[in-house]
Amino acid sequence: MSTDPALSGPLPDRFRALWDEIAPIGRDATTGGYLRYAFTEPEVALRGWFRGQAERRDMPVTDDGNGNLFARWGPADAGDAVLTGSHFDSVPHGGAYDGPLGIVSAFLAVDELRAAGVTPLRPLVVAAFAEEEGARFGVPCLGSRLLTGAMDPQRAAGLRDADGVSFAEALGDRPAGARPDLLAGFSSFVELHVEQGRALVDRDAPVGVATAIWPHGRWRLDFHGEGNHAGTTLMADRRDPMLTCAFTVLAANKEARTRGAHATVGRVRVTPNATNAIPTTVTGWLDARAADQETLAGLVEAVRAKAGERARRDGTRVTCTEESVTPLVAFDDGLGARLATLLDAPVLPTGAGHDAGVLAGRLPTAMLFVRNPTGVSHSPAESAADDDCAAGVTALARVLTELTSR
Ligand code: HGY
Ligand code: MN
Ligand code: MN
Repeated sequence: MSTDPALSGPLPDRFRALWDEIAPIGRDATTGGYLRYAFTEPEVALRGWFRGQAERRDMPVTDDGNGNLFARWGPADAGDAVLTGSHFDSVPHGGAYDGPLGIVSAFLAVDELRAAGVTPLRPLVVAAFAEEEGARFGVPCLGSRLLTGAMDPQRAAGLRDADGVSFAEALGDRPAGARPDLLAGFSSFVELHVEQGRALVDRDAPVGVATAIWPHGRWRLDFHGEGNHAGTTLMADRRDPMLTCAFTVLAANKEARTRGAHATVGRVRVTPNATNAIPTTVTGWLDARAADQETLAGLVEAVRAKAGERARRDGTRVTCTEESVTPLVAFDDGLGARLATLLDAPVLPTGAGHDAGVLAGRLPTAMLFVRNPTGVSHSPAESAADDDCAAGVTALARVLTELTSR
């Protein structure tokens, strides 16, 4: 028996040993949050860790030309592979578990199958998808959208980060775009993810199965006004885009509450961004989500209208540009129901987007959620207990055994 703690001993200890290998990578010492943007040094280090874990398990790694990595157990020429995995990248100062938990759990699930003497009848592939958060290039699930053809590679290549670096430059090449040849080799996809909410806490369950992902999207609101001196410009003479932006944020909050939907403006860019200058332009990004498409469309239209009304009052101008939208994802209910029965686990929808939401349009897809004690995510406070993470690995191993055994 191996003496390597990462390959022997109780599963929670093996989880912790593997988890501790990546926990320091990209963590900000001040906030404790993670700065793991696609193709930056920490995320590249995690890609190296991925390749090391795959090599340790004799799983050859391929790249699909879009920045997505695939580690394979089983014959290269066999089809109908079962795909699992998630993403490494984070939001700015995000949590440790959102993404990496699905990849670490996938490698540990491979170990569980091998320790149980399981010989899969079809290949098992572990994926690491690129730019799921869209934190660097602005479009979430960029890697999985490229793989499935849901994103034009030309547009993706030209996306630029805050420093003006393009996605193509970061990738080191023009993205390959759609890979139907690869997708044809997969029979299903199961993504394990930390829950971003408290449903499993409220149900006192360590693991759950996803039913759906709310429709959601991102809209860029550009507010144009007249830059001027903060001290000498009379209030009545101002055309202040920050005022219109602030009002729009309040309106978005109110319109969301009245619809039982979610609206967030978490990112604002101000020009010239000086304490003593009335801004020339203010850009705010609206993240809007709702349980159904009609509610979402109504919310966004209401925000757009309120922003326009206020701009007329303020003497400013506003434009609203859709940057990415994801329709309602109803996971393959046959697969989801089968897994919920297999695991005797609760089923729950989510308002969070995932690569599984993109793959679901192309192959039978399911998600497993692992309990998050506070439900907090996209924050350094995100957490999950080792025992619950071990329960997630056990559940994923059972699912992968089931899906590769016929
Ligand atoms: O934004 C989301 O819902 C996901 O975490 N990318
Ligand atoms: Mn996330
Ligand atoms: Mn995620």
